[in-house]
Amino acid sequence: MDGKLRADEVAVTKSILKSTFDMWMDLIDVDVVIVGAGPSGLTAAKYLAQNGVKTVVLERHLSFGGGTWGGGMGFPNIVVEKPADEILREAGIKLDEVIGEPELFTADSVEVPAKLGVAAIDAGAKILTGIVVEDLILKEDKVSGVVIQSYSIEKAGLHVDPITISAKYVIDSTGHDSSVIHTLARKNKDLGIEVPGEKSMWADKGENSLTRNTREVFPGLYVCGMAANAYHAGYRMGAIFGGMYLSGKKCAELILEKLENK
Ligand code: 48H
Repeated sequence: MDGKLRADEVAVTKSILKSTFDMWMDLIDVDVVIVGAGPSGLTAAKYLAQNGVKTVVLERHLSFGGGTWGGGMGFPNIVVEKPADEILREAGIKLDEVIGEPELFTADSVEVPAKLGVAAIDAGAKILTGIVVEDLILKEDKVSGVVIQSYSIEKAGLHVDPITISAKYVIDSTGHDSSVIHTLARKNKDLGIEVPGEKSMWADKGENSLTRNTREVFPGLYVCGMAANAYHAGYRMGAIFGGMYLSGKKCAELILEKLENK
């Protein structure tokens, strides 16, 4: 070491291409694909990966965290209720008690997605950003993976064919859009799937229906987070997030159970 920084263009480009190629070769066939890196998807990823499940999270935007960063209407705090606070504590996230509300905590809306994303990555999940899931692999009436496209290609409206990732299970954690289950319904009318969409706000009902609505909705396809309420016509809840974390954790537990019984 002579203290000189080494920056050769050929070496930089080769390094990026080689490591990306190796990464993709490893990711084309996984146990679980999670679509959407919001609070529910990241939580599912953490619990699946820490149990040894090969998990990849695909996120359309360049950052993970979904709808958490902006808190409530841009005020940078979210509310979390018991017992979901435990999930955030495990990820090292600081919580503040709410005076007069023993069941509620506030948390920093930037710290939460940052640390939850790190927890998922540290557990072994791979998060890929800038990738949009535009369709599913549907074989013998089972979802067997996802069809993916670069978000920039999609945004530019270019006619470029996609590639695929095969998976034993796919999770739709795409939030309000519930875009995966919507695509399945739209492209395969013979399946008779209807997605009613979420209802207006009733925080208590919306939060309490989330874990109940988290389930396998079609062979190989699970819904969690806001997508689970959209699929079951559940209420929205505003900037309270406990249900999202519990839904992600439950989704991971359901898939772990399935994988164990295989
Ligand atoms: C790749 C995609 C695709 C696609 C979408 O919206 P999210 O934060 O989702 P949840 O369900 O984990 O959390 C919901 C919460 O953030 C929220 O909105 C609440 C509590 N609202 C209450 C209320 O009353 O409004 O994250 C979903 C992620 C986003 O990052 C999208 O970019 C991503 O999924 N996404 N990624 N391929 N086809 N569709």
